[in-house]
This record gives sequence, C-alpha cells and structure tokens, in this order.
Amino acid sequence: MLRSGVIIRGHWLCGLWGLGAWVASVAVLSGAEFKVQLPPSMDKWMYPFEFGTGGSRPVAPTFASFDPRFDTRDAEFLLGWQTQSVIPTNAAPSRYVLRRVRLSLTVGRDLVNNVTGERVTFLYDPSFDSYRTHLSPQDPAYQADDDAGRPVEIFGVGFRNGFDALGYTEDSSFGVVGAFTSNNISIGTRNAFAAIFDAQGRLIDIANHVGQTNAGWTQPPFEARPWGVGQTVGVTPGQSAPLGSTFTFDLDLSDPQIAGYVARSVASGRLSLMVSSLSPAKQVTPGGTGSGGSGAYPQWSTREDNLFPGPVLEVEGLVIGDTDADADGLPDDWERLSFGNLDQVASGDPDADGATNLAEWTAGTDPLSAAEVLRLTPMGTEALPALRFPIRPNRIYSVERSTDLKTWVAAPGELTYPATGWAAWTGTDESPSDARFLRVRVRQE
Ligand SMILES: [Ca+2]
Ligand SMILES: [Ca+2]
Ligand SMILES: [Ca+2]
Ligand SMILES: [Ca+2]
Repeated sequence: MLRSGVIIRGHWLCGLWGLGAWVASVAVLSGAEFKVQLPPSMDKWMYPFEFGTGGSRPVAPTFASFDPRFDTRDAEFLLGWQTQSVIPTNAAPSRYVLRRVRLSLTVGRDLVNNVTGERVTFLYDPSFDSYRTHLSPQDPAYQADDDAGRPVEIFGVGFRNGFDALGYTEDSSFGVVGAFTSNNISIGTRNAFAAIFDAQGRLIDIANHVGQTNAGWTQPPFEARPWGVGQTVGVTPGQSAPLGSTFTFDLDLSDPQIAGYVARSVASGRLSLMVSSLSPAKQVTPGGTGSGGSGAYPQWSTREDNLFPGPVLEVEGLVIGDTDADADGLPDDWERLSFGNLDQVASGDPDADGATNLAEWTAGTDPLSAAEVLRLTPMGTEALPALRFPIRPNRIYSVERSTDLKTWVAAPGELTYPATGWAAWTGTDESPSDARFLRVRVRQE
C-alpha cells in the first residue's frame, strides 16, 4: 500500500508504504495473555573487586566512584530471568504487547556511619538527576542537585568479549581488572554493563557517561536516561529508606526502544536488566567523597539473601497469535485488542488517519487513534533530502526513493534515533534530479 499526497514539482514527496511481513516460522498461538511473577534465574553483583564471583552474595550494593581509574557506575547489580517457562517464546518480537514490566527490590542491609557510629540507609530520591549534578562545581556545565539523595535506576544490559544474556552466568568473570597501580582499573572492561540505546540504536556502556577524564574513556559526557527509577511508598523523598523497604522499578514501555528490548528478550526466553545508582561509595562518612551528594548507598537483597525477600519481576502482556478466523488478513488477537471484536477489515480506516487497519497493524500504531500513524515529515533540502517519523517497538524501517512511483530503490542515507519515539533519516548523496519521491518501508521484526 502506498500513501501519497499531492505531487509538487521540485519538492520531495514523502509517501508511506507498509509491507505486511509475516514471519514464516511463527507458530499458531491464540491470544496468549501472560501475567507472571518471577524470581531471577541469576543475579550478580557487578563490582571489579567482587570477592569471589559476585554471584553468591546475599546483598548487592549499588554505588559510584569518582576516582578516575574506575567506572563511575562502579558497583552495578545484574539480574537475569529465564522467561520461557511462563511466557511463550515461539513468536516474533513484534507479536509481544507489553503492558507492565516491574522489578521489585528490597533494602537488605544498612551501614554504620564510621564517624558517628549510627546505622544509616541511603536517602530516597524518586526522580532523575542530570549527569550535570555529578560534575565538579568548577565545571561550566555543573548544576546543583536540587533534591537530596540519588535515584536508583534500571537499565538494559550490554555484553562484550563474546558474552551474551544466555552465556553470562553468576560465575562468569567480571572482565579485565587493571592493577591497582594502573590508571585504568575498570574503564570499559565489564563483560556485562548497564546500557542504553544511542542515537544509532546500539546498546552502549554508560558506566562513565558523567564524563570522567581518563585514558580508557574518551567520550564527552552525555545524559543517560534511566529506563526506570526506583519508587517506594511510605518514605518522604530526601529521607532515609528504612531497612526492608521495597522499591519498584517500572520500565518506561512508552519508549519504543525499551519495549523493543524487552520483547526481543522474552521472545528469546532470556531477559537481563541492570540496577545502578550514583550514590557515593564512601557516604558513611558525612559529606562523602566526590560529587555524589549525601546519604549512604543502597544494598539490595539478592536471591541468595535469607533475611529479606529477593528480587521479583512482574511482566504483563499478550502474545498476538496468527489465528485469522474471519480471514480478513488481520490477526484476530490484534483485532480484539484494538477494537474489542472482529468486525473491522484490513482496508478499513476507522480513525480516518489515512492508514488502513492493515497498515496500522504492520506499523504498530493504534487503529483507533488518528494521532498515532506512521506519517513522514520532510526536512532537508531538495538535493539532500531528510525526513523524520515516529517509531513503534520491533519495527524495522528502510527508506526508498523513486522517480516515477513505480520503481523504488534504496535511498542512500543514515537512519538515526535522535529523540525518544522518533527516527530521522538524512540522505547522504546528491539525489538524481528526476528522483522526486521518498517512502519508508516498515516491516515487523
Ligand atoms: Ca538528587
Ligand atoms: Ca481477522
Ligand atoms: Ca487508520
Ligand atoms: Ca491510527
């Protein structure tokens, strides 16, 4: 299907073309709703000096180091789940509709203030802190932290040195740890690391995004938006979170890249998440060290802890099966999910946004919301065109061009993801003078 508007000579016309790309190997499923609670199948304290493997400790602290020889996100907490026993795996990632992904962790230990001897816990900060609040006050980009404490954050997980979510276990090595006298003890060496998607759509290590200067890390500082921030009830922000407090981390599934990560993970049967906080490591001393603020660092009960409950993951969602009993080309599960019945047909457009129901299913947009549609916004110049468009989870986009709306070829260019929920494409060669049309092809992952 090709959508196009008025052809204006001398201007690029952006059309939309949805390709129904059914994956041939998908087994027939029928509307598998799932709502599961699952302990991790592995959890591991990710700390360069992890004392053994880090996999069998009862608690996993999360804290920062502002010593330039270490990763700033010095101690991270890795969790992995085998989901295949409770969530079907025999479907393509685009078939998963996720409603909720929530991790619960319990504060398992407190700390002793080594000056006053008091027992202390970390200060509860339920909201994001910019990386600028961690810079030196002398840095021009520095901003004061306007709320006490540091948020506890959840991210995706990246792997290096041949490891992946399946192959990395509680007993796998942390990674290369430099000599204590070296100027790089753990910069960029973790075999499993807290990760976010960069503008190219790749998972990148964010252990030093606040911009430590050292030999192993040459990137400029950048913001690393967490996929979720730990929340608890009954504690006033800025106050200590008592021992035994439960923190919940809801993944931001409104971000298509995060939802896509989870869908790919459960489709493969293995989900990995990383908990991290930039709480100062030496906070037990009032004032602490570095630019981390005040309050102790958290220590989370692991699945090995006997004193407090271990981590629990809740996942709620639906797998859209292949069944098409009314033979209209739309999966019945998607019809019921979208319309509550099977009355619609593939060519229908009940929200009158110009995209048929089949195009909306293919593109992952809401067929009852005109605000949700794969619409292209032309940008750039006539010679070097550019465009942007909204993205949905587990959809794969490619840009094509044509001179006559009949023959389409790949349009040389770069596809990036500059903002949450958006793709941008920029042409990289001078287009033929008679090439007047661009379209985006979308298919399901
Ligand atoms: Ca704060
Ligand atoms: Ca149907
Ligand atoms: Ca529509
Ligand atoms: Ca729509």
